[in-house]
Amino acid sequence: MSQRFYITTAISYPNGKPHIGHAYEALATDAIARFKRLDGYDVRFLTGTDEHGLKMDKTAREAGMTPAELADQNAPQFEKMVEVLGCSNDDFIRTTEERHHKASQAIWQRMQDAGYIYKDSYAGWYSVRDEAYYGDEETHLKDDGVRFGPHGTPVEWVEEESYFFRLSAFQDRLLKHYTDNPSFIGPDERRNEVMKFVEGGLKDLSISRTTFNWGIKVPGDDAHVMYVWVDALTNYITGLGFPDESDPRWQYWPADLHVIGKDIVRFHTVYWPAFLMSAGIALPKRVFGHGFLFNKGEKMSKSIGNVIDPFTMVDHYGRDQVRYFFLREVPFGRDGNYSHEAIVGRINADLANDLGNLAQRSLSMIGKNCDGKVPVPGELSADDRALLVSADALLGRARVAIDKQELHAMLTSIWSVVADANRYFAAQEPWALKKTDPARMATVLWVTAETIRKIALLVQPVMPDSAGKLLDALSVTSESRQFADLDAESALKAGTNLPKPTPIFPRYVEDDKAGQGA
Ligand code: ME8
Repeated sequence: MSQRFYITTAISYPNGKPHIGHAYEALATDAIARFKRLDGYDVRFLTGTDEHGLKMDKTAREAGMTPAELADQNAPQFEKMVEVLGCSNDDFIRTTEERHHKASQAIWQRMQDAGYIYKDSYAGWYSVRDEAYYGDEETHLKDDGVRFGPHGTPVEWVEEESYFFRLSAFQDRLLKHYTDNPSFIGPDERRNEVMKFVEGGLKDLSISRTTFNWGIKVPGDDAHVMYVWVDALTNYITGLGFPDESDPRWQYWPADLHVIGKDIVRFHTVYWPAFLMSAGIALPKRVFGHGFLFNKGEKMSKSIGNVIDPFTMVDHYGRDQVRYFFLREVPFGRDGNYSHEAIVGRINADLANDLGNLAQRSLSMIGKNCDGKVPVPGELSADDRALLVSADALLGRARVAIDKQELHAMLTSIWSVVADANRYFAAQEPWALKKTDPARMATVLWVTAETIRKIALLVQPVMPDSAGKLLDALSVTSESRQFADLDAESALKAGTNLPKPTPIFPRYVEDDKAGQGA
C-alpha cells in the first residue's frame, strides 16, 4: 500500500479574473503533486475558490450583481485556469457548495462544543481587502484621514455583536507545536515571523458578522454568518468528505502540505491549527509560504498585450515553457520578477538550446546511423560512467529539494546534468567516430540517449507534455515512466525501434519589433 500524500493550494477569491500569482501557486503545487505521484505516493491534490466574505459582497454590489452571480461568473475561470496550466488536481472546491456549508458548520459545532466559542461584542478595525481584523497598534492614519492596516489596505471601524474564538488559549500550545515540529512552517523566514507574532500574545478572534449575510450561517443563530476565514480554511477538510470520517478520502488527512502565498501564512499557521486543535482534529504537517511575483517587464505588455493574464501567457509562450520558466527562475519561497526577455531567455537557452538541441542532435544521429534503433553499447569508458553516475544522483537530490519545496534547486541540478551531457557529447564527437570507430559511436549515442531518458523522467512534474514527447521519442512505454524506472534495469534496450525525431522545444522567435521592447 503506497504512502498517502495530500497537497493543497490556497483557494482564490473569485472577485476578479485569475492572475499570474494564482497561476504560479497552482503550477508549483501541481509540480510537487506530480513529483510525488511519479515517486510512488498515493497523492490527492485539492484547489478551488473562496467565494464568501465582504470582499466578494462589495465587489459584486459595485458591479451591480449579487455575490452569487459574481462567484458564478468568475469561479469557472479559475477552474479553466488550472486546466490550461495542466494541473492534475483531483478535485476543485467552491466554498458555496452544499458539502462545504455542512463541513464548516460541523467544525464550528465542534469548536463550540469544546468550549472555545463565546458571544460578545466586537469593536475594532477590519480590512475588507485582506478580510482581516487588526488591532489599533497595527493600523496607521494617513494624511488624507484614511486609516490603513499593516499590509497597506484601508481599514474600517466595525462594532457589532460577534462570536469569538478563544485564540488566546492556544498561545502555549501553538508555540510548543512550532518548537516540536520545526518543519511545520517553511521557509524559515516565515517561521520566525510567525513565532515572533505568537510570542507577542494572542487575542481572541471575532469569527462572525451580522451586518451582511454573504457567508455560511452560524449553527443555531441565523443572524450571524461565519468570518470568511473560518469557512475558507475548512475547505481543506471539506475536500476529504469531513465531517464523514468514514469517507475513504478522510484517510488523506492530515494534509502533508498546504502551499500558500506569504501574505496568508498567519491564517494558516496560527488560526487554522488553533481551530483544528479546538475541534480535536489532527494538524497539517507543513505549511509553505511562497513569494510574490511582480511584472518588471513594461515591454512585455507593450509587445503582446496583457500577458499578466495566465491564459494569454500560456497561449503565447506554451504551457510547459511557462511552467518551466516560473519554477526555474524564481527560487520558491522568495519574491520574483518576470519579463518577456527573461521568459524568452529561458525558453531559448535552457529548453531549445541545452535540452532540445541535445535531444534532436543525438536522436537524429541514431536515426541516420543506427537504423532508427537504440544503438548497442559496448564497454563503458570512465567518461560514459561519469555521465551516467551524475544522472543517477539526480533522484536523491530532487527528493531532498522537493521535500523542502525547493523546486528551483531541483531544476538547477537537472540542468547541471544537461550541461554535463552537452559537454560529453561535444567532447566525444560521435559524428567523427562514425568513420573511425562506429562501435564507439554507438556507445556514445546510447549513453547520451539513456541520460536523456533519465532527464525526461525527472522533468515530467514540471513539463509533463514535453517530457512525454521526449519519452515517446525514446520509445519509453507509458508503463515505464515512474521514478522507479530510473534504475539500470529499465535502461534503454538496444534494438528498440525509435520514431523519426521531431524537435520538441521550439525556439521563441520575436514576431514583431514591438516584441523586442522597442
Ligand atoms: O488569499 N504572486 O485569496 P487570493 C504570488 N482566499 N502569489 C500571489 C500573488 C502574487 N502576485 N497574489 C496572490 C486568498 N497570490 C484567500 C485564501 S485559503 C484558505 C484562502 C496568492 O485570491 C496568495 O498569496 O487573494 C494566495 O496564496 C493565493 O494567491 C490566493 O490569493
